[in-house]
Amino acid sequence: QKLNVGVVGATGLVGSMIREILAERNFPVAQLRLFASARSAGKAIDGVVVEDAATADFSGLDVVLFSAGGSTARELAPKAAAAGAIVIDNSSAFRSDPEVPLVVAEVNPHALANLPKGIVANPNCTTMAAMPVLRPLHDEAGLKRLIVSTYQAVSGGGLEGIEVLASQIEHVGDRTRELAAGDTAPLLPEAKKWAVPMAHNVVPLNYVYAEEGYTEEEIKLRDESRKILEIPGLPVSGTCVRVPVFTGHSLSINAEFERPVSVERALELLRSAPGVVVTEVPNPLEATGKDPVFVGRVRKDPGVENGLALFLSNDNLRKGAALNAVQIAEALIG
Ligand code: A2P
Ligand code: 11C
Repeated sequence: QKLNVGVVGATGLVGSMIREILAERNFPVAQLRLFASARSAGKAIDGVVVEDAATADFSGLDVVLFSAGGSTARELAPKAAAAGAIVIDNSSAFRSDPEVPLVVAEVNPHALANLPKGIVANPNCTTMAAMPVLRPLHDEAGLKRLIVSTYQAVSGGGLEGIEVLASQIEHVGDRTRELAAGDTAPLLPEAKKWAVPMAHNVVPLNYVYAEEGYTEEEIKLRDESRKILEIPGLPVSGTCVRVPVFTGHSLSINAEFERPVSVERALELLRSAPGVVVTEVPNPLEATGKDPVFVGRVRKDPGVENGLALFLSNDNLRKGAALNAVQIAEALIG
């Protein structure tokens, strides 16, 4: 059976990727409707005229994929659901709502059985990357604590993130060698979007503080991991860092378990985990444009009784956002 599908935020980075992935996976689309802000209304994308989401009538749509930020979702997702569509929202607006399942397709699809609000939340790209790897390890050994440091790409910050990094790199141009010593300030443009320049730098402040010195991104990582893995109160300490990479989020994870799990057993579990590829040197460049989470550097963490350390990279726009949203839609139609 074919479905009427809507994409809200269709002009954005993730929205465009959703359109691409729907086509790539031959999602059974009867009619595709595209929505964005009033700024884009009337523009045509691949022959489809973009509608103003704020004034649109969502009736007749079976599934609406939202990727237009939290405030748009809070305002319009309930409207689309009331019009009869199932909403899959990529923002953080509904992720902590107990009546909204937070789903990673390979990890907790059972949560889709109950949709009291007609809304499903898609996790943050950072959390998403870790889940297919942690699920089988948790099932085997019982996850007790997580320490995570991230190396996040600028495309997590949308088209603007890409533009900021690209223009800053271009500004430095062929004077990169001069950055190796001395005062670097005159070589770089003024900081934009992030507190300090993004090009040739590392930014350990992913936008804004939330609780006890942790940023919003770090708190999302904690809360979303607890909900998806169904481990209430799981201690998670994250340090979310933006690096001058265009696409592909990477995570360094130290995981402590209740029971022993050897490196060999962990690798065996990861080799058969859906959506996971074991590789020697996971890296964001190779992960870009691909679906799986690439994991490697699996080793014992000698600092705790039952611990593993590992590194992973994943395309934050595909599995981290658009792909998982489409996979949720596929799971819903069975
Ligand atoms: P628009 O292009 O009309 O601004 P990105 O994160 O890549 O920048 O994309 C954000 C997406 O969310 C864009 O498609 C953008 O549309 C859309 N968007 C932003 N604000 C609104 C809004 N108030 N209503 C509907 N769509 C919005
Ligand atoms: C980033 N993870 O890399 C963010 C983007 O809660 O969906 C996605 C924010 C979210 O900036």
